[in-house]
Amino acid sequence: MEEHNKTLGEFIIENQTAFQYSSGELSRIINSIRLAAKVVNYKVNKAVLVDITGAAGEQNIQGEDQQKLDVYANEIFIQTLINREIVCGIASEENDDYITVQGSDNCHNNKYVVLMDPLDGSSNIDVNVSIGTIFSIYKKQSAPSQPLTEKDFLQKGRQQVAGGYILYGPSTMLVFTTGMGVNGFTYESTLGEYVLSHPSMQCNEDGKIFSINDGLTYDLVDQGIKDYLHECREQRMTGRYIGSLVADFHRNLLKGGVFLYPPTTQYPNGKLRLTFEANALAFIAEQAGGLAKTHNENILDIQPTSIHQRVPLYIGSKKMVARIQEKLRQ
Ligand code: FDP
Repeated sequence: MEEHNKTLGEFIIENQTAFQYSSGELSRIINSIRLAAKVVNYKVNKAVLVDITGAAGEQNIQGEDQQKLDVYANEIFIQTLINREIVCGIASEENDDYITVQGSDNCHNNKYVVLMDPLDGSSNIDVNVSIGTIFSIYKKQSAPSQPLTEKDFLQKGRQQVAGGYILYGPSTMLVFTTGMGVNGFTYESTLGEYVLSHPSMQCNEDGKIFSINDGLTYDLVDQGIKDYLHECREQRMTGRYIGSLVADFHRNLLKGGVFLYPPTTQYPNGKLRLTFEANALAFIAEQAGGLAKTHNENILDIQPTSIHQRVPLYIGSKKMVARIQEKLRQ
């Protein structure tokens, strides 16, 4: 079989020994995410027909309205991981607190924790626009016999053993890294398989696309960001903003560009979450030759202080992110 026709299942088996801390567990977690993503993909595709669009009537911890599909995706990913007894803990952007997963023998012997945003870009669900899932996998820090603590979820992004996303777009893709480059798999619905379509993904060093919510213009708090955006417009760059982080990031990864969510008057620390969103994408960006920064720090070097913490995010082509940093220092 050609490299391009390889399925995700085959890729995982072939690369298992190369995975950091390999014991088969990490492969099984990615396999479970692959399975849950198929189920969520099915529902996303059928959402209007099976009456799963619209608000669920609850708010998450961030005070944002939960959509029915948010709640559904959250349950599917969590249950799939719990049922397989392969992780010791899960934290989701949709839940206030992390979940301790106990095996059938009530122990904590599994090595990994998963942090995820089960359905990112939820304001796009009801209008048939691309949305995504973001996940990060870390090794538990405390000894296997010790109960899980919050510290196990508050690890720097650089400690990730795997990070990835699923993009539910015109086609569905699963893109991930275990620290040895980035590979993208496209869902082939007749086979029911993710097929390697984008091996060894690379982000152009420079690009022409800048992605920001233009409606934030009068709410930006940093002159450096205003100046950078002015420069983008003067240079006749292309403005593209879907409003789903995964989709915006994915386009810029493939074409070269930068995504910005800076501090605003409403969100003084930026809107996006460090542990559920920024870290996984930062890991992928770096592995593909790109960069992810906050105002003065590499995203992957930030020590999280709470699982729902927000950060300013500048991510994508290296030179563009570096230029934003220059403008912020001026
Ligand atoms: P959403 O609120 O629709 O879930 O993660 C939050 C997120 O979407 C990102 O996917 C997206 O990039 C951003 O927020 C959009 O925020 P704005 O509506 O403020 O532009």
